[in-house]
Amino acid sequence: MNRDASRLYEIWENEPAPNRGADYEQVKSRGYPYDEDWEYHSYPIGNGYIGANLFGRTDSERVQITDKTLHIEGPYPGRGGLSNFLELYLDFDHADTTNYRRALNLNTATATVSYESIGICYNREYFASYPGRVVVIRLTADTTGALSLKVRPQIPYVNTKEPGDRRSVTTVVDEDLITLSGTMAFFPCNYEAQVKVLHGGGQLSADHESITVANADSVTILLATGTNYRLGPHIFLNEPDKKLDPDFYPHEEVSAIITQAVAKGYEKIKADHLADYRNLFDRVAVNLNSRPSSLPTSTLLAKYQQGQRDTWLEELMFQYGRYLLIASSREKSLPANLQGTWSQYECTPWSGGYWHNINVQMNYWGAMSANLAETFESYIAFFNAYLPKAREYATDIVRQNHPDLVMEGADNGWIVGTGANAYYIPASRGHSGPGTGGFTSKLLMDYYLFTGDRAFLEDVAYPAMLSLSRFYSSTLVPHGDLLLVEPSASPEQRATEDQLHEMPGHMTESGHYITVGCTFDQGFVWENFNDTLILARLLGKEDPFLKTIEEQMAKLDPILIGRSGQIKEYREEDAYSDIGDPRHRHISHLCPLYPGTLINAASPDWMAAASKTLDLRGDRTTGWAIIHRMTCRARLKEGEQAHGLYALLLSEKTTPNLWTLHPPFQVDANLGLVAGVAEMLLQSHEEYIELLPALPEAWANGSFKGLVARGNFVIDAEWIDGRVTRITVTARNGGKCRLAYPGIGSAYVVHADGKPVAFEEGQNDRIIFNTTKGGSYLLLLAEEIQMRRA
Ligand code: FUC
Repeated sequence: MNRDASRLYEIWENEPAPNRGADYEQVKSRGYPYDEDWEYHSYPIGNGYIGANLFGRTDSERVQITDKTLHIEGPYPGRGGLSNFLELYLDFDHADTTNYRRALNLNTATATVSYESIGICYNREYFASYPGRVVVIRLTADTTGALSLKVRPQIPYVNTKEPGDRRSVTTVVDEDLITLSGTMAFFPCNYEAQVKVLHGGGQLSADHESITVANADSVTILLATGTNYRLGPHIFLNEPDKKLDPDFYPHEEVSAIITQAVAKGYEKIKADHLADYRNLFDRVAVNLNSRPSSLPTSTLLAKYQQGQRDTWLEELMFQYGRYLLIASSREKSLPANLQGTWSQYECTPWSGGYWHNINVQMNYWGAMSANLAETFESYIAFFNAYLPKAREYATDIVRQNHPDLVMEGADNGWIVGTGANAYYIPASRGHSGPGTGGFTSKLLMDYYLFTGDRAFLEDVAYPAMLSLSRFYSSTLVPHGDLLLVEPSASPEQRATEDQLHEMPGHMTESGHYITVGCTFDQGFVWENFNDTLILARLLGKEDPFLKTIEEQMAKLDPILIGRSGQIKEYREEDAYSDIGDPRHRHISHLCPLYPGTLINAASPDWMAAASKTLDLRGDRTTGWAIIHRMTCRARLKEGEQAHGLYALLLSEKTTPNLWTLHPPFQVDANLGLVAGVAEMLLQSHEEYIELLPALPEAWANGSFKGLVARGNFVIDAEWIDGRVTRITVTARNGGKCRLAYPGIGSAYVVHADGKPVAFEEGQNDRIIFNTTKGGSYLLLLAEEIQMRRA
């Protein structure tokens, strides 16, 4: 048994990534095979603000840079969309290379490249520092004076024809510094990138767009970006041409980042980067019955896809999800978007946006349980910034549909629709109902429940949830004894003409089915009402409106079981798939199971119906949709099925750089699988902290450290042959700890100071004991006690 679960996680290959689209003109429109080079093979690093994709090439290295704030008009007129910021080429022209290796080390968030060419051994290191806001590339060789290369940054897509997608560019080379600046026509967005080339030994020379290094011993390249984007309510409230200050140029800010980095020096920047990153990454260790593999990642993946399901890959993928979340979502940066923070495209698929009918929420599902709650701070800031616009939408909707209920000058709630991005949020209309609001507020609820952050509860979570409850409360429509959401839409589900004949709903021009009271909407209204009431009780609030929503809750009737034994997606459906695509990727009617909590072990009939629904829907679908099924199977405590879905994602929707595909690449499945794995190992939504609720046979022996349960209990556990032997609970906030596990009643519980701890034994293999803030408790289960005796 490996008690020290700190392991080296690397993604690596023994050849460079292909770059058939080195000429970016070839990759500017989406389409394989050129996209494959970037999407399947390049390695991502990031510091929340900037993402960089590395190819590790020895002829001309390509470092592709994305900054989340740089947008063109994009695929949806008037709204904005993420665009590639910069291509940095490092021309080495090294031929006849041997002993080549490129790796992305997840323990240090550092990428490396090493090889030999004509008897000289070359090394490179790349990392993106969050504290320094800078991308660092360090080149060394084992022979003095051996480093010669041309540093050649380029702004991509300057020749585009679309007026809203144009960008201007000026390149200035001043000794060791290249400055590229310009304006994106649409908002207009002023941008600047600086590339600083520091050399030990040798000489520099420059032309009008590049710097050539000759015969250096070492080279350090520093790269920083900036734009005139400033997150705040004005971004969402204002018209496109009033969102940004056209007179603000990020020159001073970018210069300051570079000046500070130069002053700090490579060693110190790296030390700060490691301290910052490891503080987050090292909190969680897992051992999923695996032994580290020595195979290159593409080989490991190929073998897995051929049926050799090495659990090392499953473990690596979980830690990679945590890595990608840290790299793409940090406080003061924008939240992780649909591609995290990585896009080589002129026009990023789905605008590189924040899609609120599952994708952006999925990005953060694993943040809390995988001990990275801080990464959600960027979404909280984004939420606070868009809230005033979301309030306008809510007031408009109430005014249009329920003029008698609109409260002029008062709070009519808020609502956010599906296709948001860094510059824009939509109202809820069309193919996804207003459940998108509750889908979002569930994250706020969970952030509070996991962290216990009282100030967040008082200042953000409770006001936001109360306000969303106001919107829902005034827009529910009486139908007999019930209160139903109207109009209502189960995200992106479509109806055929034949189905429509029989059904009361109607079809939009795009073929989406619009109706009354679908499970997605009713479910999220229920969840938000319920969560609002829980928080109100915690805060001791007394507001007559709370009584109103309590009464309304009783009339929601959100969960219905149909003739096929399924959870109905629509009230009007009888047998499964009376309406809609029976294999649809969205399983929105199972949101009350995950991330919601309405369907839980207290209602076995609903659990059985949810399981049946998943059987009927089938597993084979797009990346993120596999992961939603996985989290649902975990909640149903169906470990084998949850694991099967994980294996399916790895087998069919995972690329050699371990990115996941919709296709194209979307980061949601990469990040969502963190929640999927965590949810198989630890759950806490049913009042008790449950150990190994959905453990598959493949993980029969293993351990984890540092997963978090609601109440801010940090849990470590070890198990042998599927049976937990020991558990450690660290109570970050103190309070009553409730644990559930078969046989836990006979556990021996001891405080870190060695004193035995008394506990109450509840029913069904549950125990409760008091903890103190910061206290740590060890529980030895019968198997461990026996082993010790033997
Ligand atoms: C949702 C999904 C799509 C896609 C898009 C970005 O609308 O239904 O499949 O992932 O988001």
